[in-house]
Amino acid sequence: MKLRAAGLALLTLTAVVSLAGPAAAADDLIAGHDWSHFAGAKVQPDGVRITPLDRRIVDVNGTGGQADPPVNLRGPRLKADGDFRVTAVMDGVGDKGAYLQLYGGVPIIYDEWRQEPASLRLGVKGGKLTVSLWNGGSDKPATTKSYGSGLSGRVTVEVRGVGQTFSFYANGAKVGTLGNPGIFKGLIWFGADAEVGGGWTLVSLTAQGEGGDNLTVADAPALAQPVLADSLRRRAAALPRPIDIGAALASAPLFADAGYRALAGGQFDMLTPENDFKPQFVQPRKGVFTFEDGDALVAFAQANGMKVHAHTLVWHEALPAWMRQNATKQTMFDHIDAVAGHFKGKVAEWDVVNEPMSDEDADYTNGHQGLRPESPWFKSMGEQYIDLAFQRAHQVDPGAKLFLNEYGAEANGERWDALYNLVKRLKQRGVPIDGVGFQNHEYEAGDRVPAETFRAHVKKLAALGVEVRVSEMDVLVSSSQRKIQADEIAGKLKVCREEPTCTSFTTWGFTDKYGSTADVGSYPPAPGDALPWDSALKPKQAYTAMLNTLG
Ligand code: 9MR
Repeated sequence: MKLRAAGLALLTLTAVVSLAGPAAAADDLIAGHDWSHFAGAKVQPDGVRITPLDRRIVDVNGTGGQADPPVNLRGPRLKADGDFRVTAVMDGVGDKGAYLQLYGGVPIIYDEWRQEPASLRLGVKGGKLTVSLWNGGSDKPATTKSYGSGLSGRVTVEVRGVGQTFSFYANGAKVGTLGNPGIFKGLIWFGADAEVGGGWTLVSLTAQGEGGDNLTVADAPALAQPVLADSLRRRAAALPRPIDIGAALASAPLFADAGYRALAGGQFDMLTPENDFKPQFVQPRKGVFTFEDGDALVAFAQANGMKVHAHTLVWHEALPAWMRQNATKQTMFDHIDAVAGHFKGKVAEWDVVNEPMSDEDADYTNGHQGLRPESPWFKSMGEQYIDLAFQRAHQVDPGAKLFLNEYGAEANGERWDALYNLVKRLKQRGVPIDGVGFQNHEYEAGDRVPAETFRAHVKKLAALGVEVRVSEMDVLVSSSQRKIQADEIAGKLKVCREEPTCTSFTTWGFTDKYGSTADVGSYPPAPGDALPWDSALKPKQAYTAMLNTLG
């Protein structure tokens, strides 16, 4: 008690001091703040070691890739109402870039694309301080300028934001200025990165208000959310045969958007990591694992009594370039061992193999048995990759339910037939597959499948001893078709509620604000109309229809 009282007194004192004007003590952004959940960082006695990740979001075809440097989502953030300065001591910098980034928001990942918020990146490389400014209107920096010379070893870098100008200092000397188009309007988040071959240590990071302006440092919000009195999860739990109600969630909005967080924890009892468990996020370089953002989702699930449906171990997409080029059995085993091993005991289920079926008619008659020939895993191992992946995942985490997840298999036709036959072969070979996920994406009218057709597929798989789940449902419509959207979603939910082998119903996201059907042709993206909550986090007819379907 005494200690707590003393701590409070100290806090009050700090608050008074920082209101006192230019002489205010700088706030330490490292001591007492969380840097231990920051991807690529290691907290050491001499500071925070930043290691190279080269994390990228690859294009669907596996080429290219937008840089995806980490943001310390669970760490300190700054509320600077006016003028401020941020000072960093960066040690061990040299010819390889060392980057500290101040973000005016968190990056949101849309399909194969990261929406870059406004930010300021301070980089030391080759003796110079290089500053890049993103203005929130493009994924490329609006300005990049280099200043100074001879900067290496231990370098003190400082930015002062005063009025409409950013001034930059290196080792105490002013080296240049840039216009500030007002990029920091709310919180400032911190990120850091290192160029491959390098690595550096953030020895200190401090902030203070300038010219009497106030500044506050905050930490990540509490993860536990109140379960809402009436909610999808409450109704689903009260069913005679309870099912799990889930949504795909992303770590960035979870930490940055209180409304998103409240609905995520209040409405759902299951989550699927939308992207944070995929290979390009968790193993960006061979043998380099970044589980931090995925761990944040697990922590959120634990704080809110939610199950994690993990997604995904073996897929032909979202592969870092090195993995695509080395898609051997050993690479697959190493990945499964490390990733399923890391999350063992923390996740209820895994999508072990994602989307193995081909999009080409020819592959249903040419001997491929409908399997996707361009999958690097299929190329290297043939159909056997599926058996091996399930067997390995089962060895690593025998307690997890193992799923194969596929789209476009709700309708009758060659795709469904081939999927069914594949599952039958797997069962005959004794492969430990527990279930099939039917994604149920409906991007256009032609994707709408009668609920009864889907039900027949559920029953056929049940006869093989295989469970099912609705794994990624969204229904893209125009705003005048929200009734159709509601009926489609409720129709599938009803089948899931009624069929004893359907264990969970998950939508791919829950709000259009961060939905994967956004039109990314513009910046910022134009939200699609596909999920039960709109882009202002207001529930739509689809939400009410889901509630009613759950009784
Ligand atoms: O919604 C996801 C999007 O942000 C990613 O860029 C994309 C590639 O990794 O994957 C999207 O999610 C897909 C899921 O992983 C598998 N089924 C289709 C989903 C929607 O495209």
